[in-house]
Amino acid sequence: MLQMSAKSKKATQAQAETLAKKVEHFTKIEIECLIQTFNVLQAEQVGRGKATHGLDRWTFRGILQNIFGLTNAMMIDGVFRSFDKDGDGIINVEEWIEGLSVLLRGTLDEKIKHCFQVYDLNDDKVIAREEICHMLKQSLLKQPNEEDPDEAIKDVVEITMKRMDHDHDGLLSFKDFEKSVQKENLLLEAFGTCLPDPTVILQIIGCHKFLPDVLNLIHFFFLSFRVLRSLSTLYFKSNKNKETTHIHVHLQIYHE
Ligand SMILES: [Ca+2]
Ligand SMILES: [Ca+2]
Repeated sequence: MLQMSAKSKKATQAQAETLAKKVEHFTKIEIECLIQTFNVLQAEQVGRGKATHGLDRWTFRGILQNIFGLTNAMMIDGVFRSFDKDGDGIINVEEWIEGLSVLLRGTLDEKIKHCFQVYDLNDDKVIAREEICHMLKQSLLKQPNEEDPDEAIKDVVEITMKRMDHDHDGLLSFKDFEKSVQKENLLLEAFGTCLPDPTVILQIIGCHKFLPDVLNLIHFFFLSFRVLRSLSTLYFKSNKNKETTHIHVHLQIYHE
């Protein structure tokens, strides 16, 4: 259990206050929770002798796989890129909060930006045919069928380009992608799952009652069964007082 000294509690509150001005989808209390989770994750990582100034790929991949149910390695790498705004190979606390804000509560525009970044594998600001091919191959490998996958992929790529390449230059620019998704929302994750699926998350927990908000799962993951049990008791006691109370409960447990 994470013990917080009065000093580190103050530091977290100050950090949360600064971040709350930048990130519009989380309250200050929620940001505090997420900073604490970040600190727990980082401490575990340091315990394994890894990076000390943020979350590395390995830690981050674990979160995406276990909490958000993402399975495709290429998509997971893409989500890492989308979070790692300064491209230093580490997710710092600010990148963590901003990234989760898009993943959990992002607007369509924010999600379009996120998905485009994930799908732009070589980060040259356009999605090329080869990139689409590569991504679709990864998805198809997981669901092999009897037809020739290469032929099927080629067909899909051509159909996709016809549908999404609005300026007909043979590449999907951000504008092409944005326009296509705005017209047809299902195209948001056209080349692979890179956003959390709420139903997968529900399966992980196996109990809808525990889920007032997806972000709480991150806490569940790191709590022992004993704590989970006391957490659920506390939650049911405070169930009538909406989400904020629930998050307070998490904080109380962290501080115990
Ligand atoms: Ca970074
Ligand atoms: Ca590209």
